[in-house]
Amino acid sequence: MFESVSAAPPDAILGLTDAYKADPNPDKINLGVGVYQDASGKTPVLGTVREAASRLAKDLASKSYLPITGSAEYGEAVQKLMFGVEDEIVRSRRAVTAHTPGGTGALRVTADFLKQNFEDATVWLSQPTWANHPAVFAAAGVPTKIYSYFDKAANGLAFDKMIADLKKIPSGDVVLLHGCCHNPTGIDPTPEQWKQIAETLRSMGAMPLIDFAYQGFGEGIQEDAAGLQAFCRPGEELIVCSSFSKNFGLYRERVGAATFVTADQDSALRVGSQVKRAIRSNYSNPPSHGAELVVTILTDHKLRQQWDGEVAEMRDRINGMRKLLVEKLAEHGAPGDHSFIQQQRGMFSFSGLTPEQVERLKHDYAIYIVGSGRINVAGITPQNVDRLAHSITDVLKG
Ligand code: PLP
Ligand code: TYF
Repeated sequence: MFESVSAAPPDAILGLTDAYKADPNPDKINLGVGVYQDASGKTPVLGTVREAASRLAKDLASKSYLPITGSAEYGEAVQKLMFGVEDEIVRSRRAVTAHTPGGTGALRVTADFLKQNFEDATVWLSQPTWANHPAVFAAAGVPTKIYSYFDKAANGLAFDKMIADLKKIPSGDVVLLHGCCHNPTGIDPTPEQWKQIAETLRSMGAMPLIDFAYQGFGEGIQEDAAGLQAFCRPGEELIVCSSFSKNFGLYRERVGAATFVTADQDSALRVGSQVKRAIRSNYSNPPSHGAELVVTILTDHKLRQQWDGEVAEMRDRINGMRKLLVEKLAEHGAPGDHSFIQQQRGMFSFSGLTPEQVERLKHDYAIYIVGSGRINVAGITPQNVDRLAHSITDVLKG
């Protein structure tokens, strides 16, 4: 049977990592896949994660199955982290959180839930968005459409066009928004714009779905939840898909969450039962280790504070590299104004490099960037920034 199977195309981002690994050039630079790297180019295990792991190794009571939606403590810790400890949503128990394998798992559970309960709903995605978004919804049989987001000429948010597009969305459809640190553009709405987006969705009767994969990488752990909190009003509904891959450095542990905020506790119980149904026929129940690490850190005052510092260190390093790259490009006489790189937030910068320029950087300079021109700023180090700026300048000059 297998002779009839044709080869699938490689993942555009993960495939780039393979090409990078195979490159013998000792000066090669990987700015592709969105993984944090420190100043020495390593993706570290956080100190808080090491400490939590050693505590778990001593105290863990059982490896029996978790409940279908994971542990209650995890759900509560996740809700407090994004809504605030004393928030009405947390206290009223009108939200259900399912611990999922990563943010991707959260998106897939949400997609299956939507398909099973809202057959006619379309999910609206920003143009551009994370390449896996359309794929995840398509795999679940959920149709997607796009709304305007990026203004290429201004290298900013196409806010008026975005609002105009959102105003055309039929009631009952779902609008996916990046909670902070938009992937791939690095461009987020301002607090005032978030309010207007929330107002617009409210007036259209559309369901907000917040993809929250970079909490802490923008302005701060609390600050980055402000966009999502614009949708939190008594009785109002929203869905949040969280990922802890980046902010806890737990990539391969696959730790994320799907949170359904409903109108009241009764609705939460019914929605929760449908979420369980979606999970049962998929992976049955979640992998526990990563979530136990997250709960241990978030519920211990000292570890929680230490984690704040570790996230700040990652954020500050990335922003430092943004500044340095802008300075180095100016130093090398790169044509154009590159100050926008410093305005962008999160792991990525939408550099404006064309697919041809990206290809030349790979072929002639061993610098690996995603075809869209998206740069993983966390791949820049004080050691490689000069060669990077020099190479980009060469390519921009043609
Ligand atoms: N959503 C966005 C916007 C992402 O960039 C990513 C990728 O890291 C994810 C979701 C999925 O993250 P995870 O690795 O936790 O599945
Ligand atoms: O956008 C990125 O680079 C990250 C990492 O299938 C990633 O989100 C990329 C591709 C993929 C899973 C994660």
